[in-house]
Amino acid sequence: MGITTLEQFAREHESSFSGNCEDLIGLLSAMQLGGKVVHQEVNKAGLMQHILGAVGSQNVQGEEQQKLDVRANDVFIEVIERQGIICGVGSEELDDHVNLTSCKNGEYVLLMDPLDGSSNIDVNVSIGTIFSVFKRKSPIGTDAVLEDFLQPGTEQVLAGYILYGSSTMLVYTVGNGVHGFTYDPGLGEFCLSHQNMKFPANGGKIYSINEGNIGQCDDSVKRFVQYCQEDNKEDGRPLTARYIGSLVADFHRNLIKGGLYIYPGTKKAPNGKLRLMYECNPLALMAEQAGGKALDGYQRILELEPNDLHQRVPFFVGSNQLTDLATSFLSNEITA
Ligand code: AHM
Ligand code: MG
Repeated sequence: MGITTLEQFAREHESSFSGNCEDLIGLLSAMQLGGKVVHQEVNKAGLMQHILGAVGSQNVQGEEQQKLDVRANDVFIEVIERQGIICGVGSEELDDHVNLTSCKNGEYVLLMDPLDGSSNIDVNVSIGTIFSVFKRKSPIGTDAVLEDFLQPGTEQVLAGYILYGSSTMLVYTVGNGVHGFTYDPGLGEFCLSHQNMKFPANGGKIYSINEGNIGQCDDSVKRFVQYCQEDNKEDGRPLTARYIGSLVADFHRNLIKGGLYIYPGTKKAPNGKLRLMYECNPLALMAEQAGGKALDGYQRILELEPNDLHQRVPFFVGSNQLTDLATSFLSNEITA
């Protein structure tokens, strides 16, 4: 099989970009570079005690920051700033957005979770980077403002993730299909391995939820999980439970094998845990581009009007069939 690098592929498909393709291809190059640096550090983390463990500080959401979380945040900001098209960055690791003062002429803003799946960093389990790009609203040549970031997900011009798993992959969409590239450390390149990714036509059989929280969930979610677990030869139940606890890894597996990821609201956290702007929106665009769905239970994630950089939202994402099935329990169309 011939090798096609991410950059070659993007250039061969320039017409699929809805923004300035030179800028966005440049940004993808910067994200690749950041991904390579983080890949290297993640892969030798066990040998480098100074990059494992907690920093001793919390992010704005009161979560303990890991050293690699903070390091990945710095790495991506550095490579993006050098590339010059992003005027401001919002990140899970930053209280407020930051302006890249040397890039005031950049036309875009970037939102990211630099290293998602924090609880898996120290135990050699898959983690990921998630990113989302909008065209700015404020005038070029000025500092980015909050309104540049708080746009509905339908306005994303680029979204993607890097999965640091058994291999490292970069998967992206510019709103014209979802394409995956596997990192070849020998070549130092992300090479096309998964073109035009789609959820399997039958929707799949996997459900992914932290069942430890089930007692905290609404009865409708409990009923859905019970339904998944019941025996029924006709429709192939029980389904299979798989939950890594790293959103990118759970999403990626479900995209390839067919499945549904749920992080619902709970009694303690009515809006769930996941953040709209840099976790749910980018994955929602990818899910829809891959023929799937992403809802907050009722509404399309991509149409939600954001009001905060770090706003949380219940998240149901996966194949059409399983997303519809789960959310039909919420609206009580099925009673198990
Ligand atoms: P993080 O951004 O602090 O890593 O939190 C997000 C992660 C997701 O990757 C994962 O799906 C979820 O939190 C797991 O949460 P829980 O441990 O509550 O199941
Ligand atoms: Mg996260």
